[in-house]
Amino acid sequence: MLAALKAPAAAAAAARGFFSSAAKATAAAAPGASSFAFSDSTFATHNCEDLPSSTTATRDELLGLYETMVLIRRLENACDQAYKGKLIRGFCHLSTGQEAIAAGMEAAITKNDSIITAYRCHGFTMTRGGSPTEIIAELMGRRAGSSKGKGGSMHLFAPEFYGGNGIVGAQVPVGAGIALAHKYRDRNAMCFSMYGDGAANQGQVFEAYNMSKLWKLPVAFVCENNMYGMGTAASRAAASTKYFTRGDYISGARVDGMDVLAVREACRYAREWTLADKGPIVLEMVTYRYGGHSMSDPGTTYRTREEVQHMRSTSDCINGLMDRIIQSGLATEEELKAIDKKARATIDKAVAEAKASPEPDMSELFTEVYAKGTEPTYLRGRIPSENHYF
Ligand SMILES: Cc1ncc(C[n+]2csc(CCOP(=O)(O)OP(=O)(O)O)c2C)c(N)n1
Ligand SMILES: [Mg+2]
Repeated sequence: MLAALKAPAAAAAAARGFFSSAAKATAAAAPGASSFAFSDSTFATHNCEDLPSSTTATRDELLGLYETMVLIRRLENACDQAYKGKLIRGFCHLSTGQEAIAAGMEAAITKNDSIITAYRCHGFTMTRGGSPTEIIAELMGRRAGSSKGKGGSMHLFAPEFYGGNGIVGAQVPVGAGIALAHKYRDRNAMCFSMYGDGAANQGQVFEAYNMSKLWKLPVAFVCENNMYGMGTAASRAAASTKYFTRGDYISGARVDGMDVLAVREACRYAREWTLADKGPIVLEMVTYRYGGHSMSDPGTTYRTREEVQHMRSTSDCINGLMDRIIQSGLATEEELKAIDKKARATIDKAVAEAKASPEPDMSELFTEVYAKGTEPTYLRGRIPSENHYF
């Protein structure tokens, strides 16, 4: 994947019933697992020992990862269609191409660990336990949505998933704060604080690095390097695109973010690192988004169609895992097709349920702005007659 990129590129779900039990997080390889080798370019490290050159996985684990990635891709495709059909309005950022990161991360952690990310958040909401109906309904502005239809695409939440954040970089120090809470409360849990290659240039990222190192916080800073910040190639915006080294005094690793097993391995490594009280770590997941930055960006003015096509055909995370599963003889193409079919049915059902959900009532306009008991006297409306008194 990394070699392919260099060529043309500019530079408690199971419990809630829509994943099979195979998709649940597994901390260590179970008996009966097969071995899978990584290539020399899968990982690179900065001030830490090498990551493993291979990993093991059972058939159930592999099918679980496959199912998760296929579900995310179907979900994103459904959002794309619903947006084009004007059922979804406003901002909407899809993660098509980047599914291995949400799937691999979830397989490496427990439900007590936390994740916070930016606006490209639909997949993470689902892997953390948000249902496809809650996600699609939120995007459609319906009551069944995870924020009761009042937030939209960038404001999705799930247990130990802190959004869904629209201000570039702002979630990174919040992630350090979540890690501080874990440490303070002695929870034996850590936080993945995620951001993009564009956000990596923000000052607050370095402030979060500094405090986390000083206070030895259990936080993994994860840069999803999808090569572009909106329409700007990473190399035009960053003096160093070696994002895994940019923590300087914080160790780091670059990871092939299109290889779901590599992502799982790196996230396990980061989790163990932070929980061993070694302080923070930086992971750079090298990935690619197939679509535009958001629904209003065709995504082909600052990169060529050939580049996108090349990435799809050489590095796709779902095809990569499919090849591994079939070549290892752990499942047949027909079995994988059956998973695709089931995922399609799950998402189709979610779209129908979201469409059937009503819009929130006007009386909901001023609820859930403040925690109960902390409200000010009133909330200002556009004009005084619209003020809301608590
Ligand atoms: C503080 C701030 N500045 C600018 C924007 C507009 N903006 C939204 S996304 C984005 C690019 C971020 O790129 P990256 O961090 O690489 O994330 P990606 O979209 O590639 O996932 C910008 C500049 C914003 N939302 N917030
Ligand atoms: Mg980016």
